[in-house]
Amino acid sequence: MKFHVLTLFPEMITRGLTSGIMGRALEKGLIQLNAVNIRDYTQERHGKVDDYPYGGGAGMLMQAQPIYEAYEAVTGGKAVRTVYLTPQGERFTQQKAAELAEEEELILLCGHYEGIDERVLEEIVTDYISIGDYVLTGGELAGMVMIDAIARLVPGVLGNEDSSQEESFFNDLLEYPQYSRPEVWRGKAVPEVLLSGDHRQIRAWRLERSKERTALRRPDLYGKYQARQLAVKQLASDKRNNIHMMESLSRGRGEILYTNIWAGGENMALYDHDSGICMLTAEDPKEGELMAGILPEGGELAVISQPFLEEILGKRGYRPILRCRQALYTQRNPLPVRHKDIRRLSMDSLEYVCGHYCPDQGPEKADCEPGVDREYIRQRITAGAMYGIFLEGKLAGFGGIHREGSFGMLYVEEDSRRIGAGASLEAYIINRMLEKGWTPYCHIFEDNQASLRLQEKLGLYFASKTFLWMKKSTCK
Ligand code: 9D3
Repeated sequence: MKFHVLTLFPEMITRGLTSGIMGRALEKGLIQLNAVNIRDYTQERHGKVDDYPYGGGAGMLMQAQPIYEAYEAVTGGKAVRTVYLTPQGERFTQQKAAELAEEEELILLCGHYEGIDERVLEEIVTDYISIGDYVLTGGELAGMVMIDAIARLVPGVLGNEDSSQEESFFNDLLEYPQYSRPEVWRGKAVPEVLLSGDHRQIRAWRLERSKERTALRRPDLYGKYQARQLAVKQLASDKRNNIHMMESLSRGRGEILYTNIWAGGENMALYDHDSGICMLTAEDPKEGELMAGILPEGGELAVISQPFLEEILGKRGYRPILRCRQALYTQRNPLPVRHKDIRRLSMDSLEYVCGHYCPDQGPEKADCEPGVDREYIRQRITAGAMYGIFLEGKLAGFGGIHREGSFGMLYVEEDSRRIGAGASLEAYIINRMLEKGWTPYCHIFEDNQASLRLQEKLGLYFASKTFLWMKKSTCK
């Protein structure tokens, strides 16, 4: 990923980002940094880049011309997302960082003095961003903050071990306290449970400390967390039909757009910003219409479990793409895994997975599974969410965990099916999910008899409702 920074103090940017993780990422070429001195583009003598504001007022403004020419020199006419760092911007968040990390190139415009001539901003800026409600002397530090937050999301910058970032289970909560050696320091002992080796107890202890700390330091976040947890509790009265929403909420992914669940109702509209997936359940068509009316623009996929929602969403441009059964694993103990060589897949297996799972089969087939394409598979491997089974050292099948939280994408080669390779692979994935404190669940195509039988064999339970995936189609 390439960052261009338009600034009056380029050395501040280059010096500030050459050490530590960012320095290493730059050396490795994972990110590139192009600090452009706006002063190099002025047409005035003596390098002047500022002037008095029309209408009067304190201080000086940066003029339009040098900024515009620095911008043109960088883009060469191409459209590049351009962020203006300003106290008048939208607040920078982790969500915004993740969104910007998807860009190939990014321009950051750092202001100085009292601001910038509005006309050049109108011409070039796509995003106005502030890093918080306090006053800095200029946009450079704010730009560096953004680069740091965005660059660490670029694959490889942190090294693969931290790709579990999106899998963190304490979302909406602050992190728990941590301890290292020695066991006793200045008379203070490490909490005993951490030495017990009992991972379930350790997880419970950490969750408690996280809650305590969040309630104390970030009551705003804690309120959100409690609202989610209460919704999860209500949904649990019909766990088999609601597990997809419960998991989305408890993993901190789904945002509640609409619900009456706190009043004992059964309406719920969830939206997962990251994957663009809406999950809806409605008491009646009138409520369904209400929900459909507030679905976000960015929504691409919807999962519904009431047949009447199909027509309602149909009027909003969503088309049915697949019908499936929802199954969940309700036990807490891990399943036995007969095959020993099952492991996380690396990018080396991208071709294998794509070749067997989403081979280019023409435009009709592109819709066969919601959002699963080459790019999606690449992303799931990067996230450490794809697993492969190796027989005599050779990759013979795979499966993984979807962005919204279900497992699936199961494939096993023809001649390995009878020896139970599929069962082993699925059991292995279920066990990994249990370790994270998740409830494993999946969506099976209604007509996939072999897979339906496998779920029964492994002891999963089916929801009573049929689930329909719908996709917002811009074509057809
Ligand atoms: C008199 C009005 N001032 C606004 C509070 C003018 C002004 C002050 C400081 C204009 C620019 C700045 C410099 N700050 C930034 O460029 C900046 C910033 C910030 O000050 N706080 C949080 N985020 C950001 S992003 C850019």
